Amino acid sequence: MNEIVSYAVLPDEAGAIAVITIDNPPVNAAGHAVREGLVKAAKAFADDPSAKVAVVVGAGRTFIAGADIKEFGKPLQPPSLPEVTNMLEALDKPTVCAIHGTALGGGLETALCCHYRVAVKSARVGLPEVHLGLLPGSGGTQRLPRLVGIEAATDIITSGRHVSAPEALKLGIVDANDDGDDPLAAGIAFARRVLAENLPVRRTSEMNEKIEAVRGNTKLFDELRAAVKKKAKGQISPLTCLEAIIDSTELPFMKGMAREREYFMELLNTPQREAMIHAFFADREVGKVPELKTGHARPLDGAAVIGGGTMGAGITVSMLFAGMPVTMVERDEESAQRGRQNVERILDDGVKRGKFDQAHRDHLANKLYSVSSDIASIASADIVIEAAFENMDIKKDLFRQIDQHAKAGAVLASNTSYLNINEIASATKRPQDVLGLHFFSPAHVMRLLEIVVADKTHADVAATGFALAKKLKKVGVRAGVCDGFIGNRILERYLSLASFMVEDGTSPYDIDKAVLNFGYPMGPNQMGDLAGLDIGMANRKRKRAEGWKGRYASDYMDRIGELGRFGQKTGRGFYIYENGSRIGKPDPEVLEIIDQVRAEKGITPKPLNEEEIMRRYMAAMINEGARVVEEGIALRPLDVDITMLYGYGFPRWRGGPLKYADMVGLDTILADIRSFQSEDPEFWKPAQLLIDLVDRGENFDTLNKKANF
Ligand code: 3H9
Repeated sequence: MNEIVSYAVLPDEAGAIAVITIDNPPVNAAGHAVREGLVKAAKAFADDPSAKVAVVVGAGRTFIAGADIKEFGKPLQPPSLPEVTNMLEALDKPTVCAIHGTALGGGLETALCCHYRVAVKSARVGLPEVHLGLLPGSGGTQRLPRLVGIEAATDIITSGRHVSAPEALKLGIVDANDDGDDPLAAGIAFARRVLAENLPVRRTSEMNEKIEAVRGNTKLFDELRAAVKKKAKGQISPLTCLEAIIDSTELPFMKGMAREREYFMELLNTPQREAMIHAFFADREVGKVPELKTGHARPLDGAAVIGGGTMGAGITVSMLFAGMPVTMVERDEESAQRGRQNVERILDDGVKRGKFDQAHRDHLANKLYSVSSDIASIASADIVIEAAFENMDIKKDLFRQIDQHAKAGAVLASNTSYLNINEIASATKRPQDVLGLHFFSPAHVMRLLEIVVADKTHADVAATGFALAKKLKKVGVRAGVCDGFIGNRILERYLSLASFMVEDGTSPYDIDKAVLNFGYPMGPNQMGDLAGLDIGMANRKRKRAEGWKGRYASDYMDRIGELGRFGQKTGRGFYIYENGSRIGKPDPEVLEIIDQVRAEKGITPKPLNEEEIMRRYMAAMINEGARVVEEGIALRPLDVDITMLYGYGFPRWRGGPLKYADMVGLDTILADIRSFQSEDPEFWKPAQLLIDLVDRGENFDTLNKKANF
């Protein structure tokens, strides 16, 4: 053994029960030392004549949470996990795996190699490798189908979802649930049963009944292939996982294992794997910010939300879901009741979709939530979130009032999506308590929360923003003050670019198609139709009134909007939505309007092909992302990536725009930007950071690694 995996024998039952404990904090990842330790412990058990059954258990908060992800991409130090787990399964004395916390990936694969499994009720199991661009590479694709059948295995493996202990019991992944919270006690109790009932060694790899039942069922395989392909949206690994699962029905076990290994090594070498593992670690790094080193989060026991429109209602519901009491304040009784209706509509929808029951809905709506038309009702709130109309004067006026009524030490937040938080804070006598909390619509669904730290925001207040994100199960990203913060600022750039491309000759439908094929859930014009074209129109009007310089290529959009075509909500925008359908059909009249504008401006259309569209689209996003980092608006490149992944539909399997840039090569991106300069020198001015990184032979990841917060 080693310090990380220990072997011991219980004094009771004349040493018949052995315990193998994995102790590799924080999550018992099956790195090299764990693998080596497991081999030694298994040998010790095999050689111990008194030990009749072994319990395999994790120390600390969890069973094994998977292979050590940090080892991927580095040379393998033997023994490999498949070798270790096969060896465990081959033991000729029974083993019992006791699961608590999470048994994920290689963790569940280890459990599947034990002959029996017991899970405490709060435990979860799963094979989430697909989220890392991989497949379960230690027998998961061969053993799980043998236990639960190929349909359930396909669901679990290609979704990567966590399966609760009760569901795992129902599916047959575990043999028992234990009501307690001590996995060792649960494992020992099961081991005693093994002794008492003389339960035999039982190897998952030898259970062939379920896979034999579907052998050669090509109809079923093709149906599964079609369903997985539809959900994968350009990601390779779910499809590879499925092929490995199908192979389990065709190949003898060890041949299936060899095939799984080949698939695993293939996926390990894909850019998608690199991108998704970047996203995994970025998810964890993004919460590390300077303010958390010195700041202490303030209490978050009760909240007030100012404004009951779409955003106010969504924010309210997300806090109700987290069990926070919320008082919603509107300017008069009628608006307050409208706000209540907006909240209740979301809650009713939750009941309809089966997310929670009527009693829970009533508890949230009547016990935790109240409305008021008197701003003095914010007096007891720990945090006040203003979600009123996007107008500086209105917001400043509101913050003056909030300042008068909020209790000392309350955190005062604005949900503005682009306005200057310093200016908003200046309307109060306590700018140190003010920050931006930019939620994304629908706020009870979208996971991104931009936490905008203004010049005078106190570290405790920023820390409270991050604590709120955690409480609401959102991903908090620290942003500095600028027009649009991280996300909307970058969005504005590539939406402008999309409008230039249209004006210069490319069809908006071709742009949407290219963006969709890249892996986005929808293209920019489809997104405009969903959000409402009137919003963009109002924004452009504001910017022009503020003296916006630079190219204006949105006349065709203004004309579409002026016809009252605001998108999905009016049944027509860029697309036609017939009979309330959410899938639009291209509209020939839109193309006519665009042609007309081009003709008026004397533009000879030069349509771009898909590759040319995407090179520009990505270059615009990356260039602005680089500026956002250069100016310190985003702490690190990975903060940009996380923002675009969680708030703007950037495909996770591409890692985020700046990871994508690293993988394409910053010199290539910079060369692209320079080559586009002849089209619009101002728009395509390369970010200085990009130039510097290329000069230094560095990339965005160099900056991520250097950052130490
Ligand atoms: C696999 O198993 C492949 C096999 O099929 C085949 C092999 C041949 N490795 O998330 P947290 C770190 S692929 C290394 O904040 P939580 C994490 O970075 C793997 N490190 O805690 C963080 O570090 P830091 C399949 C890992 O309580 C710290 O642990 N398994 C790993 O919110 C705490 O993590 C997965 O994909 C790892 N496997 O959530 C599961 N896991 O403190 C991945 C975590 O320095 N893990 N770390 O920032 C998870 O989903 C969550 O971590 C878990 C705990 C749910 C377990």
